[in-house]
Amino acid sequence: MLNRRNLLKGAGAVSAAVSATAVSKVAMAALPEPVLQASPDTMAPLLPPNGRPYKPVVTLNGWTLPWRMNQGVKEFHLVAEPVLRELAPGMKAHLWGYNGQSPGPTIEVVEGDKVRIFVTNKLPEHTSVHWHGQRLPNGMDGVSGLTQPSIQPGKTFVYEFTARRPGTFMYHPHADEMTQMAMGMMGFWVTHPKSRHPLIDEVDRDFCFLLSAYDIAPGAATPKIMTMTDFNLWTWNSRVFPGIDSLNVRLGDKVRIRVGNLTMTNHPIHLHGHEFMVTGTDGGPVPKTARWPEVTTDVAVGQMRQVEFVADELGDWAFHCHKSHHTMNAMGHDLPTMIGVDHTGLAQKISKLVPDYMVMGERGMADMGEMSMPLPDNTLPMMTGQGPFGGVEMGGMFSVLKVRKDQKPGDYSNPAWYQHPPGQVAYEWTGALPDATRARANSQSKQSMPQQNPAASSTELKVRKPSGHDHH
Ligand SMILES: [Cu+2]
Repeated sequence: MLNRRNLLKGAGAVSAAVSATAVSKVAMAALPEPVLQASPDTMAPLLPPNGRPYKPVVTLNGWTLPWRMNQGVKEFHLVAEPVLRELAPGMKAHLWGYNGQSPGPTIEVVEGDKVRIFVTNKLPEHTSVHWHGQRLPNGMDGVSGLTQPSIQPGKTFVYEFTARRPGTFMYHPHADEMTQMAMGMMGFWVTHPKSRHPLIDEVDRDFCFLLSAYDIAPGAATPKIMTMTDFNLWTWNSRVFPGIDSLNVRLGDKVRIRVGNLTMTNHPIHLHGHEFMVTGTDGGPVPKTARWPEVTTDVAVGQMRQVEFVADELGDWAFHCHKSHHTMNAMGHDLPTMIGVDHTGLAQKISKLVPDYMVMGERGMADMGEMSMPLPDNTLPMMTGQGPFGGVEMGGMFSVLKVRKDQKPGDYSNPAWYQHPPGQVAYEWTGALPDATRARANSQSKQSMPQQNPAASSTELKVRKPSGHDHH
């Protein structure tokens, strides 16, 4: 749902929802009315209403910013402001973002487009916008203090440049970055090629999202901004599993996924069931001779990767960050490993002293997914999500690539769980189990690089007495 808000009437004057492309005459006279987004759902791709045509991207749990053409210039209006972002059903966070959400809306243009972006600052402190990866005049680069004065609260600045290079980019503040990025200020930018490009293939589905991380204490709603390493909410577009929408494609679709990393650590992004090629970075398309197949690609801090593959295997394929702590939601990390420790009797004793006390992890942590331990308000379970076979035991940076034969072109709606053909699901063995046989050590084997002084029991010690004489 899109809301429009007339800036002249001041913050909070939300009018009824109208179409994204309707622009009032009043706004035409000055700057474009800001378009605000109230929903954290994945919005259908924004088909270009004017300007040159292109195949639009789908922003995972996000949306694309409408523009207006003004004498050959594409005009956008970004509003930097505090937002209330639902991280997943059951938890909302007080973040900073753009136009009603964090991350901000995706900006989509075509190579060669003249672009004018109005940035209104409704934050309590100054900001700026840096257009990560773009070729542009130095004074449009958005670095507070270095290339421009910062945008003070209540002020609007104008950025103007030509989108010279096609590819995958992002935008974020370059002013009090530690605070503003920890609070969720970022957005995606895609520049489509102006014509057929030898290194940029046409695809059937084009998804994009940014990686961000937050440190929000259980029961709280505002991120701690001083955190450097101990983040507890690992998000794709400020959403955590099971709040991250699935990527729904048709069997045989050529799929592109664009990912940018604005956290403070790297994320090995892993896809099940398919191999992909890294076809581009924020530096541009990768030459064909420099591509190789992968199933995991690491996205380092401040980097972007675009991967491509043909979705030719039916099913519900996990798609996630391979750092196991990044597929977990908020909970203290300072927990000892309790596997194998028998707490029988102990919990009852402690719970007399501490109501709601719960012993964690004596059979691994899997119990945590389904437990009904009382949680503080506005706190997500550490891992959750119900699949067709039970708890998925995931949180954070996790989603599902759903490949279906009957998904219509242009239909991004979420299909039901995959119906496996008979005999194609792992099953329980119910026959007898043979006794275990211990594998024999191979006494013939020799170390390829033996130790110089092996500390073996056969070591001989020679003792020489200091007073002794050597006689022959
Ligand atoms: Cu990760």
